[in-house]
Amino acid sequence: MTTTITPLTLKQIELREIKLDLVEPFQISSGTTTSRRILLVNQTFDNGITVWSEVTAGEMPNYSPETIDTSWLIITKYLANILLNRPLTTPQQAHVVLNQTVKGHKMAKAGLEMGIWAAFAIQAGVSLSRYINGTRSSILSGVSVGIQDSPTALVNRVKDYLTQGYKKIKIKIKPGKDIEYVDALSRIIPDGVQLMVDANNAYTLQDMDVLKQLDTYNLLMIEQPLAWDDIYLHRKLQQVLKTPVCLDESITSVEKAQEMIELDSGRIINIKPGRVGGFSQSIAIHDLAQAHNIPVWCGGMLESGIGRSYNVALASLSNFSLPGDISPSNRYWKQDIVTPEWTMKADGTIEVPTSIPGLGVEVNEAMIDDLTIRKELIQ
Ligand code: OSB
Ligand code: MG
Repeated sequence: MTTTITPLTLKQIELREIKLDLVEPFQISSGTTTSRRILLVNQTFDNGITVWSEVTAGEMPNYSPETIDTSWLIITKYLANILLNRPLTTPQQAHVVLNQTVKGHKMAKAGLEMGIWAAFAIQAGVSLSRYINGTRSSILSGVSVGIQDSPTALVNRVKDYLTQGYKKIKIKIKPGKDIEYVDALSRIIPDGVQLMVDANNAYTLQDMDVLKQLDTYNLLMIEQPLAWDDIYLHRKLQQVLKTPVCLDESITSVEKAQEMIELDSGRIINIKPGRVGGFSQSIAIHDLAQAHNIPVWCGGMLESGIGRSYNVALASLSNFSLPGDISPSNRYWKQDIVTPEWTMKADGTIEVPTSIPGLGVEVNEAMIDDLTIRKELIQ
């Protein structure tokens, strides 16, 4: 059987910077976010398809070297010219051409590449989840809780999340705000809910005493305890811990995932499509991990409802077997920029839209217009 492939040609890219306030501040070991500057992308193709997507870089380079300002520059100055007016027969091709001449800047690349995946899904008349062969009709939701002022404040915050139905609680930790917090929480976490920590590289091997203490709490995993670009030292840690180490920041490509797996530097991978350059690499990492019995889950970057729709579709792949940092809209925003907003059921799951072609939510363009503080059209 032969299938006809209709190429898609990108004709226009519009960038938007919007400002959206979080419902509560979010503190990680390297900084606090209270309001987000979000970079949105609107791409128009030759056959009239338009899609929204999101660059997941933050305002500050405290998670990765990229920021929304570096992304804006790289897209307008380099990436747009590579993609505009070039017929693409597969979305993977976008990944290939973007990498031929530009190194790094994966979040900027992903912002364009993921929109191209959605455009191909729309052209095929299927949801993004179906287009990438997602098998889950709903995904398990988790919540990532920022560093709080005291263990008591954390316990109170988490009690509220538990009543909402979250099945995974992840807390941010840093030296001095770790053992006491985990200890207090471990006493109130009910059966059926998993607890994990994320250090965002706040520790070194000198902190082995604390890391070994954390190892006694039966945590689901310890995420990125050591340096943000390290794989080698994480191996030394994983060899002495029974708790699985999960890598986030360090996994920037399928090759890095292979390095982690072969060195046994970690036993779980957090896949964030922005961090790895988009869906092509996310799917490749998912498949590689699956072949090695390494579970993966989908991380988050405090995305708007637009970025969230890509995370939901990605997390519908079969090896996303652990709850993601994919929380409903109301965990982040008073009002999200998509309709319907992302909601979580009482059992802690989010439904994967499968019947509408593309993202499965409508983008509230009037609201985006109101929130826009900068825009640029490239064609
Ligand atoms: O390390 O997973 C992280 C947010 C910003 C930067 C880094 C991280 C996070 C989160 C948020 O944990 C997860 C979410 O989007 O809910
Ligand atoms: Mg993380």
